[in-house]
Amino acid sequence: MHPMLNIAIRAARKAGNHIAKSLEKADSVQVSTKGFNDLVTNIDKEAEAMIIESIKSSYPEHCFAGEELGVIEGRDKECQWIIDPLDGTANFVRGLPHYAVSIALKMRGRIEVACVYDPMRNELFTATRGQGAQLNNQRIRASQPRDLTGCLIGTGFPFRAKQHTESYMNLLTSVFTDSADVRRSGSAALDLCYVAAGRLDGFFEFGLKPWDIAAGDLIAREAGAITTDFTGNTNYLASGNVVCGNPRVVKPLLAKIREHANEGMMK
Ligand code: 2AM
Ligand code: CA
Repeated sequence: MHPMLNIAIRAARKAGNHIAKSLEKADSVQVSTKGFNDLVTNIDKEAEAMIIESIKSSYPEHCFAGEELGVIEGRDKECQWIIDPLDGTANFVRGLPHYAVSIALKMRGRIEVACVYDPMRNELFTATRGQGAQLNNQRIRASQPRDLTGCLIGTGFPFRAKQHTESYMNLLTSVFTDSADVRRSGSAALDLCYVAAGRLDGFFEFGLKPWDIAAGDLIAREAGAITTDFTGNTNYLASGNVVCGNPRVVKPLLAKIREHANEGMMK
């Protein structure tokens, strides 16, 4: 196993255990609002600090970009860890047990290793570039449907940009009509891993952040899926607009996005 993946897994498990432990004492979780419809808890921040401390003990010169603590520059500019300590915070604060720790390492502009850990189910999704993807050490592969018919598609609503609700709902209507059904889980990192494991056939969402996507994207691609932005290109980490799945699923999803998404959603 890639030594850096080992380091990522150790950090993700520590953070996941901290998150799981917090459930035993309800008053150990303090919720605050950091933006419109955007929650954070002390557990998010503590978990991120634990991840950074854990990785730094092996790689003190690396850089970090995390959801809660921002960018931490290190001397080694070629290595940056992209961290979401708790993807699915809105689920977590309600006791809805669907969230995960997401850690990816970007080296010279490319994601090299990734892990997403679901502490509620003890599911660890991992990938190293060029070496496939695993769930709890077992190789996983994305589904290979012929077209959208019969597909289960994951998505996320534009909770932060409700001005796009109408366009988004038109897109959703079209996807729902031509697929088997749609899921909205509240954790983009897990949605991408579920595409990797064949639990979902495809996924699309717009307005995501790099830390929601970075790890799950590598895991999905190493499982044989493709990821694009809304224009069919690969600028999704920057734009936050993601379509993922088998090319035979991504293609019709992109056609629907072209038809229904407004300009604001494409940016
Ligand atoms: P987060 O928990 O790390 O913020 C899915 O829509 C993505 O949006 C999730 O990965 C989640 O990441 C983020 N998100 C933020 N606020 C949300 C909300 N109110 N409802 C659903 N998802 C939210
Ligand atoms: Ca988060």
